Amino acid sequence: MSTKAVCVVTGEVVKGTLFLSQEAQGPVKVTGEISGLGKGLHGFHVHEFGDNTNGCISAGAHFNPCNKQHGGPKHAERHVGDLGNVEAGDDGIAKVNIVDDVISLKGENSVIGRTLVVHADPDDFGDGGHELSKTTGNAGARVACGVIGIAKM
Ligand SMILES: [Cu+2]
Ligand SMILES: [Zn+2]
Repeated sequence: MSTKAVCVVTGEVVKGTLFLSQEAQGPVKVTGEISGLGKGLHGFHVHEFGDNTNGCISAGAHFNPCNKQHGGPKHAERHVGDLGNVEAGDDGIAKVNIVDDVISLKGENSVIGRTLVVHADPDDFGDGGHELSKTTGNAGARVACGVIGIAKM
């Protein structure tokens, strides 16, 4: 059985719609499009809370139920929410096509009810040598976010 979720991210200029799907306990596919971005890489994470009461800041830190350090999506040491970067072209549009083995739409690593955040800057996957690299990838401001919700089958 496949499980589906959807997330509309919004910011002042950045907007997008992401679709998440998962077959049984398999990897989660994240697809969709985000517009209004600067050309290049932008950090893309699931943050802990589905709370946007004070904008994207209320979403808290990266979703990290296993108490690990920040990393890239293919690193052994990563937050569950570390989905890496999305890349926008000259037109400011990022086409998202991520397959991730760590996030889930069910169980302990479920991201349903949490927040997807798009950042102003690239995520350095913990390797940038900045004081924030090991916690946030030094990805800068939160330019758009939205809560991940259950979608129609
Ligand atoms: Cu983030
Ligand atoms: Zn992280």
